[in-house]
Amino acid sequence: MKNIFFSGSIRGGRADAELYKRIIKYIQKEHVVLTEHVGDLSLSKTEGLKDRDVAIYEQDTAWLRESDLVIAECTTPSLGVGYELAYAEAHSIPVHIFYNKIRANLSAMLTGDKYFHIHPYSNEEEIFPLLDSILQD
Ligand code: 6K6
Repeated sequence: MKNIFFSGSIRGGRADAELYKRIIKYIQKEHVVLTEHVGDLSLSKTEGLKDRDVAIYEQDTAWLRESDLVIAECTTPSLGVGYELAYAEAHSIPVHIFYNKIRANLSAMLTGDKYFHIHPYSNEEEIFPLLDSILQD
């Protein structure tokens, strides 16, 4: 059983929140998702209070350091997700990035970084067998 940090857009926009929730549920069948709230459909993307944001930053970076693997869904661009991916690389945590190649063009700062494992897909169903092989290693 692995500790998975799932990364997905919050203030970058919640258009894919239902997809995040389905991915999180799938991973949770056999592993722990430290960031289940990313798939919480009631989570607002409204600006928070500064003190609360400090707590979010401290908690999320602590979870990143504890995680075995980062899985990110990057179709909706997010500054926070980009930060988390670079933070994971700096801490030598493996990173797998999914994005819908029909709907999005991924940043060259991700596609150009050989550290990242990048998985473009055209249909959501392609994600789950890829997750199986990533998580069984
Ligand atoms: C409530 C209202 C606004 O924000 C909240 C609660 N926010 C967060 N709680 C926990 N993790 C967060 C929150 N906001 C961002 N993150 C982290 O950044 C998550 O781990 C996401 O993967 C990532 C999303 O970044 P943005 O820039 O899209 O928000």
